[in-house]
Amino acid sequence: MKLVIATPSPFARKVRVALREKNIEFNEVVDVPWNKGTITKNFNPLGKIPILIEENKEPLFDSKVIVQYLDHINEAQLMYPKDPQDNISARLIESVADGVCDAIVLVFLENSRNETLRSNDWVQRQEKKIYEGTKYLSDHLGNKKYFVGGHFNIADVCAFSCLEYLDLRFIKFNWKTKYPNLEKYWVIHKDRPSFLNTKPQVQTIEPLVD
Ligand SMILES: N[C@@H](CCC(=O)N[C@@H](CS)C(=O)NCC(=O)O)C(=O)O
Repeated sequence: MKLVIATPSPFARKVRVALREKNIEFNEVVDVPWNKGTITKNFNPLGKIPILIEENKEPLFDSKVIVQYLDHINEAQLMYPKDPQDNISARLIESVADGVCDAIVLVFLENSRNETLRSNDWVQRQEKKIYEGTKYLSDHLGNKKYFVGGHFNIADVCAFSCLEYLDLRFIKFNWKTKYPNLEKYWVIHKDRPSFLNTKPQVQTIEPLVD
């Protein structure tokens, strides 16, 4: 099994963490989906990582689809809780954390454009999603150790990945000071091996042409 990833990507990280938690053997193939030489377009019409490739099987893309598939083939350390209420609650946290990451990507890309082409309104619109989404995560965590159901699951994978992605790409937002409960949560989980071994790393992205 191969997983095509980009090293900063919080979406790829969800799958990288799930594979490690489930002790599934796999190889990581590092790509830069924004660059001309990317291989993603050969497997995903949307040109996005992560992509899971298995011999004689259709490539799978989108982190949600891949992690659900991993739960099907290996029930160890289920990522999506079986309990219906917990399942929905975990998916809501996933949607918000992923949405914050989407907005961080859009702000990062907009700020990479030629200064004369940037839209402040667009950046502000995305930043609002980042701030409101992080508040939602803080409100829904409260003083708990895990987001949903009293155990580690996809909600923690996404929320934790989102927080460290903020540190990588949106450093002006000091979420640790604004939300002490999120900082406490981060301290509790930061040394979990699946997180430690997947810390986001920057990649060199070719300049956008317009
Ligand atoms: N909803 C997708 C989002 C994946 C995504 O946005 N990946 C980014 C990297 S962080 C990407 O490959 N972008 C390349 C592009 O949009 O051209 C998922 O959860 O897998």
